[in-house]
Amino acid sequence: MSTNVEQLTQSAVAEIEAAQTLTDLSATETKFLGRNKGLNELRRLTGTLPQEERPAFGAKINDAVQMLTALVEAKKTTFRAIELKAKLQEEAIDITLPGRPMRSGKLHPLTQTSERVKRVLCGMGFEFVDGPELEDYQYNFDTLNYPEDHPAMDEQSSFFVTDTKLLRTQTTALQGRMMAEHRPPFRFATIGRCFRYEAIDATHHHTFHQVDVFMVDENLSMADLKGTLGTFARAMFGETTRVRFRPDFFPFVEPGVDYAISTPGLLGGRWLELGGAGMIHPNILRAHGISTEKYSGFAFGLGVERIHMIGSGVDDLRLYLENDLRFLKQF
Ligand code: FA5
Repeated sequence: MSTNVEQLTQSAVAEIEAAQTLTDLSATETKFLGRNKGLNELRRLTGTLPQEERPAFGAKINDAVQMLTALVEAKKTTFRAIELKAKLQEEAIDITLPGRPMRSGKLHPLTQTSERVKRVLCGMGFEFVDGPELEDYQYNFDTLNYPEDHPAMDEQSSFFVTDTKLLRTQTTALQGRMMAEHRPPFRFATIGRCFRYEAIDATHHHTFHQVDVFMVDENLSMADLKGTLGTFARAMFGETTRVRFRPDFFPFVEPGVDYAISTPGLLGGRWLELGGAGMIHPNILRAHGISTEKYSGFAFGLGVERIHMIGSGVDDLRLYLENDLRFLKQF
């Protein structure tokens, strides 16, 4: 019987040593040390031995079990260490690899320009108000002193949505809305999308952006308009910027002008047209119950794309609507 214990123990030691994996080892452990298996199976034979041999036999089995258990545990620890090392190697992070660049979004160039325009005009005391893009015919044309069927409306061919609603062709439409609600003195400005039904080319789109600025107070004259425009233009395009007025017609101003800027740093000091301006037509003030004896007003408007194009050298405004990242990334 004793010999059996020794043989079994020897085979167990050999198998434990031969085990290559944790799975092998567990199988060996079950085979020799499991309940009712291997040494424990032998232990059940204790009862068949003569009384005096039983304690020695029991002790021998206990010693063998203890020794084998220790052996298995030691080997398990080794396997676990190897496994952990392999896992760590597999999951290792190569800190010498260059990092992936973080891509951060940016404001669209027209949004950047609009923000600048707002900062400058707010600094000059103008309050920014948003008007609706889907505008009443009345505010887009009638209130702005367009006589019925006047050809000036043809210059701003419109997208009509109903008989009385259209996509605004000019941000000037805000004037009527403000004059209906406010008494002078006031200064307002607005910036936003406009729409015209026209042939698209490098300087015209069906969708573009305008800024409109207007002020009504006592004793305002063309000198105030030119001074205000000059201050605005110098803040936008540089200290050396000069403003030129030339007579032009818009139904909502009298006199009306188109204005251009020139500064040595921009396109060799050429005159660059920016937009329209003038003294608010007395008809408009009167229609809103504002005394033309006491008050006068000026207004000017310009294209946001135009401002950005002048400053950046972009020569085709269609690019602003295409959202091609190769273009947008440059600003
Ligand atoms: C007007 O729209 C007037 N409301 C401006 C004004 C305001 C005059 C206040 C007097 C007093 P005009 O149609 O010229 O004017 O347009 C003004 C600017 O908007 C143009 O100089 C141009 O920069 C821009 N613009 C007009 N149409 C387009 C278009 N189709 N695509 C891109 N920009 C345009």
